Amino acid sequence: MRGRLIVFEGVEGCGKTTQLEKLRQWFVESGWFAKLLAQGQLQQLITTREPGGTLLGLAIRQLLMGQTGQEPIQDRAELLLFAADRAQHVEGFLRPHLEQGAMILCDRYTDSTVAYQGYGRGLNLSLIAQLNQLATQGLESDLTLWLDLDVEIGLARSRRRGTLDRIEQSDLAFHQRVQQGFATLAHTYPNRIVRIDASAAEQKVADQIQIVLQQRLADWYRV
Ligand code: Z5A
Repeated sequence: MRGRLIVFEGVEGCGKTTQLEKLRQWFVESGWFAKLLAQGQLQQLITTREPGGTLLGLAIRQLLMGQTGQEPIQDRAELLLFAADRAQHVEGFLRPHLEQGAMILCDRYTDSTVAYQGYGRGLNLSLIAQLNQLATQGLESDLTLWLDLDVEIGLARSRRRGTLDRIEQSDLAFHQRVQQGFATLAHTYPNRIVRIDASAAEQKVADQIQIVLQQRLADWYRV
């Protein structure tokens, strides 16, 4: 038996964390989880994130999100830190849980590296593809929900919530390139990546996601 990996992606403040939790609740409250559990099709429902889904990943996350004083983190060092976080997460957490039949909801994965380090920082896209392959050993998401939101609206939401972290403080042009990266990825992988209009109210966004999930669950489990 193999579980399923569902990933949430998008620019800052697009609502990934909010929607991931809403989907987890819906999956339980709608009865889907109990049904698939009873049929032996799923064993567990778990949530995680990148960076920071493991103990090593949490230490890497602190390095990546914080300020390093007078010494800025260089772009290639940043890329390698995200790759190290992912390698640890895939081998030590995602793959073992998937093999045991877990449904995993994950906040960010490989597309973030393409969008942020590739489109945002301008690092070589084929090098990033190789690093993603090295870190994941070919483990792709079963479904990626791209929460599409205007960059300025997302940054305003993040600002309202509190101070911006190191990457959030990058200039607007950087965030717009990241957004372009997500749009290009969604266009390139239309089956794996589903666009969700994240500009609507929270419950309306959740409704769109639930419709997509109902369809995918029916396809995956033939129920
Ligand atoms: N990064 C990278 O560069 N390369 C990589 O490979 C990976 C990551 C994996 C950390 O990610 C950083 O790492 C991130 C990308 C980079 N860059 N930055 N900065 P993160 O996911 O931990 O952090 P984030 O992207 O900044 O996420 P976030 O700020 O936590 O935002 P979010 O999860 O998308 O949104 P939220 O927390 O659910 O909502 C934000 C606020 O908006 C909050 O106050 C909500 O109540 C509000 N909200 C949510 N939905 C709505 C709606 N529909 N309407 C109005 N307000 C809403």
